[in-house]
Amino acid sequence: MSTVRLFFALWPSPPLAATLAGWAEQARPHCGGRIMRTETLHLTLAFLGPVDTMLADELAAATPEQRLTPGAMDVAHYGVFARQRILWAGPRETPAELQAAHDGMWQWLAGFGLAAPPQPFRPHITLLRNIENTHPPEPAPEPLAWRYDRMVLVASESLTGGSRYRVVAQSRPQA
Ligand code: 2AM
Repeated sequence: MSTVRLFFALWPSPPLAATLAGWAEQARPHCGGRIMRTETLHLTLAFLGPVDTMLADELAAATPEQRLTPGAMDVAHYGVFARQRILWAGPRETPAELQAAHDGMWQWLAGFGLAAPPQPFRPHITLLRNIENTHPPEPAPEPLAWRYDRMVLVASESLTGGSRYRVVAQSRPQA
């Protein structure tokens, strides 16, 4: 069976991604680790993992018909996943409308036979991997307001030294 590794994400605009790259640069002297490339910065809404290519095609065809309820969040916080040695940026608390978008997304995905992971949704943008210091730097930079109105379906290919992401579809913004 041939598979493709997929996830749905919010993708920042180039200026927002550039600001987030500044957050990564600011944290790196404190945390060490490997900085993520600016053009790959994103917030995962739903990680699907390896999916059969036929199902991947169905999802790519269905995504443009989907609508994500537009919302906004304040990216105001550095966090750490110590076990994965990741430093991330994200909202301090998960906004209710983003949680609802995540939950609605998994309800829709259930129609494709896909099940949500058991662990709670923790919205984050990975900035550094393989960090040496697992205490996040304080304080975080000025909060960023991120307004979103669509999600993208992304295929991830593993390469030596990282991943290559390919946007295969995006949802229709609200009229
Ligand atoms: P990460 O940045 O915290 O590693 C592509 O790999 C995207 O999917 C990344 O945002 C990654 O999150 C996320 N991802 C990878 N494996 C995952 C998993 N098992 N559960 C949830 N998200 C995952």
